[in-house]
Amino acid sequence: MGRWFARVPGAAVAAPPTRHLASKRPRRWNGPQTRQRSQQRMPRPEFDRDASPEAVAEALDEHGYAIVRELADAETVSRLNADFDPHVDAVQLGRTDFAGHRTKRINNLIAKSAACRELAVHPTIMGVCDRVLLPHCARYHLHVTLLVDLQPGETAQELHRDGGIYPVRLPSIPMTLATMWACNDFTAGNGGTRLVPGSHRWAHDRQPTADEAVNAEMPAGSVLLYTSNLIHGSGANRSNGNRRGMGLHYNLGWLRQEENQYLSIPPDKAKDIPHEVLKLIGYDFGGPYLGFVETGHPLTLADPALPRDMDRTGGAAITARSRAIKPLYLGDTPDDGLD
Ligand SMILES: O=C(O)CCC(=O)C(=O)O
Repeated sequence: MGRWFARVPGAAVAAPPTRHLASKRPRRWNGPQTRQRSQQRMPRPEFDRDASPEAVAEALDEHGYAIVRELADAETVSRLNADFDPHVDAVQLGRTDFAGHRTKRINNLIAKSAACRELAVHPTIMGVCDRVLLPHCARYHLHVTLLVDLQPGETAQELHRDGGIYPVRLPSIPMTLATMWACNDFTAGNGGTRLVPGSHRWAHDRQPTADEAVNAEMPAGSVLLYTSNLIHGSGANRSNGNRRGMGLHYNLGWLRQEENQYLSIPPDKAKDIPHEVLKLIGYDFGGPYLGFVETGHPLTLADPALPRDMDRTGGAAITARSRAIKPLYLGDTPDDGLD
């Protein structure tokens, strides 16, 4: 996958965030003392596990990212790791600079882990998706699932914006919302995700300087969230152990998903997966008419017991939500009086 930024000297500088979270001021995690000096000065949009989706969505809008600490309990993290260990053991190291030559990656995580299926529909995450993505689509999907296991000696990944996968000028409306779950502690030393606070408002071509990036540091079970507009990448792993993160990204239902999950989990392999999760991976409409099968709803292929209503619209709720979306200009904005 090719994601990169063209270097344009003197590109516009975006206004820095102006507001701090007053009512939900995040409390710091007193974690490793390896934080760089520039990080110690950053006001951090960090929350405890009882954070409201509203507060997290507000922090995403302001800072471009947010961390909810220990949203997954230790038992869930332990099941996740037990599910993924054999796959990580079996997979080869990456073959490209972007994937990382000292990184092990696995995908199709919904098929591999019941614990992953639970976290994919975690109410806090769904609540944030509702606030960040649903204003722009009738339904959002799971865009891609990826386990990123940085081995000792891995160097930092190229900084990028996930929105670069689409031919769209950035920043744009949020096209994706990434969640990166810490399967073990994320530190500045082991490759905790590097991110550039405030870069979700930067002009398309603006490049960060090295000291503008900070590492996400969070204990296992925590989740980092950011949208398609935020510049980020894996950090360098200078520790003696691995750094394992589970990425579950969501996207607008009218955009093509990065991972072809309904081919990875075809109907004959879908029967043990809850309907809610199947719909999220794409056994659903992405908007009226978007994604129908001959018998109507795509879920009828995974569960033949469902009624075949032959309805290709996705139903009244999808249609109503679709009508509520403000249409986007995809070309130059015409001077036609519409706002
Ligand atoms: O591993 C990480 O922390 C981020 C990975 C990432 O951004 C990517 O692979 O696109």
